Amino acid sequence: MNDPVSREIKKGIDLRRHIAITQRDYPQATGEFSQLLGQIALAGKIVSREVNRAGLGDILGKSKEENIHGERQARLDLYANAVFTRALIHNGGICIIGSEEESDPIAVRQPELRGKYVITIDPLDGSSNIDYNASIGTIFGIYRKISSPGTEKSANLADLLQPGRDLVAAGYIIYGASTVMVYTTGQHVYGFTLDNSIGEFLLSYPNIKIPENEGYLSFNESYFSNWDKPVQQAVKEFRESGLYSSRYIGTMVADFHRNLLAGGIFMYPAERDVPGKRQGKLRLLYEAAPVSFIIENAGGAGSDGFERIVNKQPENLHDKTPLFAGSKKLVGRVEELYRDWSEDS
Ligand code: P6P
Repeated sequence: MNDPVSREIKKGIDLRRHIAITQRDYPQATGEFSQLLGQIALAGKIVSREVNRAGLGDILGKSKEENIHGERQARLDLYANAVFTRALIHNGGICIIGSEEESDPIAVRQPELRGKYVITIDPLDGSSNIDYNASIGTIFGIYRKISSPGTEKSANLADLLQPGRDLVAAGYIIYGASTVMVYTTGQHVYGFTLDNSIGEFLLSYPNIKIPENEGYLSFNESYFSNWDKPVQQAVKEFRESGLYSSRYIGTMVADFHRNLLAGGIFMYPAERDVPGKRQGKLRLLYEAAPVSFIIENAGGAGSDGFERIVNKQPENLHDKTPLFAGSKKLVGRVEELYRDWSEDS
């Protein structure tokens, strides 16, 4: 069997060794991808250290800057953005970055630093939770450059506006009770836990698959009256099934991680009559698409209620989308209710 999971992949091996084993399945691999993933892990360790000290340093609280969405950027947001962009541009084998914290793409200008990969990133998802010591996280997606072959020419926006189905890899890092990095290259979903005593991410979840008939309903109840009728109906059915409990902390990547491991569904639906939330609040490119790519590879589904998130073509860097991510059964029911609703209306 050429499947890396069936190979000698044991809990406790470090990320570097894991990448080396799984990259054996890609004879054309040049090591650039491994280098890129290693840089993401390094930046994650640095951010993890600051998150763990946030209460002690002067990092807490809001900066004076605002991001493109008019949100006051938490100082840790800006710090995480700087750490990841610096680590990636200087040694990550990439040609362009699309970041939630940057209104425009950052293209790598120096030809000698340019690599063939494109990265989308939410450097620190869940900022609103920073000051309350709740889990926060980094979300990333990795594509190939498509605008022109090789690295001679600089990349451009077109390289970033790719649908999630073309992701080479996607993952996230959660800074919580422990720091956990989850990623997939399109076959299996792997989870690594940071062992601070040696500064290494060690394999803790060799093959994540989402459970089908158990888990949590995860959404912000306070918006229920703003949701479309199909979503309200789905929530009622899921609650009455008696199969699910409810959890929501307001950091998508942490809520999503719980559903990925325990089952259920995470929702951030559209609120059609609320300016700024007519397409929900979450961003397609660097939040919904990476987590949908992950959950599909874990046997689940990611949808906007009408189509797979990974099939959505981004028009702009900061497009928003409704997101339903969870077991195929629950996401499928939301889509079914939307189909019936569209036919009736
Ligand atoms: P609300 C965090 O700010 C975030 O972008 C996501 O991580 C999270 O799922 C959502 O916003 C929470 O939004 O409206 O429930 O506070």
